[in-house]
Amino acid sequence: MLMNWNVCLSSLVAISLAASCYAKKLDTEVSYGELIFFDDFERQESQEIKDEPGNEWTTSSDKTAGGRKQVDLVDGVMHMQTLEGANHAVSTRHAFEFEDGSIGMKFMLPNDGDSLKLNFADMTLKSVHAGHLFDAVVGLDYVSYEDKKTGVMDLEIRKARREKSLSKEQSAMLKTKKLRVVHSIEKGVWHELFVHVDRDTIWMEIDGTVLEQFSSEGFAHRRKGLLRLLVPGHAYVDDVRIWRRK
Ligand SMILES: [Ca+2]
Ligand SMILES: [Ca+2]
Repeated sequence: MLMNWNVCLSSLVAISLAASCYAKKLDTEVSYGELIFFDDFERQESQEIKDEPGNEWTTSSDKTAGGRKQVDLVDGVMHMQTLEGANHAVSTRHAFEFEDGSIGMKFMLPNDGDSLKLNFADMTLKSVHAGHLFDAVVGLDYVSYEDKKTGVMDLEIRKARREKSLSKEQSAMLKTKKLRVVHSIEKGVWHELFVHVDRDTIWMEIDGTVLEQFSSEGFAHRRKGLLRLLVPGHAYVDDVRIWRRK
């Protein structure tokens, strides 16, 4: 259930001091439940050689880019980019926990072909590869959703795909696990994104436009425990917020 923003700031224990400045902006917005995480990235690294996003974010750069800096705090904004030669899109992660909830952020895609993937994971779930539950992706001319828990990251399905032994039924089933929606946004400008998950349904809102929703059983997984932001090109984010409804 979506509620109006009426939470007293003093009750929001997990929020940084900067939240008091931010509350003014939030007055005009709706709330999507209990605000359990907030980051405005108004801080600086102690150095500019390696990733140091702070506030308990971690990154994949040590493993995927030889420790080179791919995540940079610049003027109160988190810049993410995958460097030439990296073996995987840079992953910037933060723990949280909800069953139903919303994730909001401001984002900018500076170049043609850029995209930002919100990967929801549960690292305690052993039936899937690397905790993968599902993805919500925003590009410059589309958004997409994919249930990976009961799709490509299910260990049996993943094995069959790697061995090219998927049955016709499995291939047909996998096609039902994802949806791509045409939606264009301007590159190089800030946009407001919300990803909402309630029971087995996910949907996005971009700049106030509510986009087509998608339902699949994997979205209903009870413990969403880790957010991974995956950026194959470049993406900037600010004001990341996470609300829990259940
Ligand atoms: Ca910096
Ligand atoms: Ca900021």
